[in-house]
This record gives sequence, structure tokens and C-alpha cells, in this order.
Amino acid sequence: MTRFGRITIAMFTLLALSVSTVRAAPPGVGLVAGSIGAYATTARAVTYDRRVPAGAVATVLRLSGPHRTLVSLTPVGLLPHREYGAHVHTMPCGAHPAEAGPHYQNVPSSDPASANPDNEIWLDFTTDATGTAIALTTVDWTFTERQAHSVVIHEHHTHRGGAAGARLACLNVDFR
Ligand SMILES: [Cu+2]
Repeated sequence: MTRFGRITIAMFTLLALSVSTVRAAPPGVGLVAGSIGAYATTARAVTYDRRVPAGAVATVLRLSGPHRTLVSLTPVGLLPHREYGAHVHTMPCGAHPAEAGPHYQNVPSSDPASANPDNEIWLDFTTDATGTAIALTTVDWTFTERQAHSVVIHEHHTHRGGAAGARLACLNVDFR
């Protein structure tokens, strides 16, 4: 493992530990870290496929200003040198991948053109040699009471129209 990989894992282990002890995040900030494993009703993060190995960890950070939102996704422990897709979805993670529902959209629409990275949160990434990556996006809107409840990791980068293949894993995150 590279020095960068060790430092990254140490950093996110610390983050994960701190998240479990901090109950209330400051306004405008949300941080969720989850160890990915088999589905359970209490599971923070669920894998549905070996391409997201059990034991991987994912961290999601949300920063909200009055009119803008930044979301980052940092997975550790995935397959090396591999492209994954990821988006914010509407429903919590379930026993079956489809239970996370569709992509969260700022302006809900059935028009395929509305499935784009300005109207949705896309967090595609490519892992390094250690299976680590950082994805980051900003949009010029904030989450509302129509809450988004999860981040889903998909089998490949997102194509036009929002398709990214099978749902490999899911992390419960309440965006608000
Ligand atoms: Cu998705």
C-alpha cells in the first residue's frame, strides 16, 4: 500500500470514529461514514455485489450554503483502478438494490434530459491502486424537505441520461 493510501485510510478511520461520537452537526454541514457490509435493518451501508467488497468504507460530506451545495464521496477499500458511478437517490438502502428508488432531482421530471449532473448529484469516481477515490460535485441549489436518503454506487461511470449500470452498494445518508 502506498503512503498516500495509508494516510487516507487513517484519516477516514479517524473521521468515522468522530462521526459516531458527534450527534449534532453544525448547520449546513453533514458527514456520514459507513462500513459497507451485508444488509441489516440497522446497516449504515450495504453491498450487493463483490465489486464493492464487504469491509470497504465510504464517507459522504455535505456542505450547504444559502444557494449552493457541495457533496463529496470518499470510498476506501474498493477494487483498484476501476471506474464506478454514484448518485444521490431518494430512498434509504434496502435489502434489494432497487429499494433506494430513483435519483434525487432538484426539479423532478420524467424528461430524460433532466437526469443530468446539474439537476442531480452525480459522484462518479475512479479508484487508485489502493481502491481509494475522492468524488466531489457542487450544484446551485440546496436540499429541501423532499429529502434524499442514500448514495448508490454503480458498476460504471454515468452515461447521458443517468444510467450507470447495476447498483453495487448503498450508503444511508439523510440529506437535508
Ligand atoms: Cu444511481
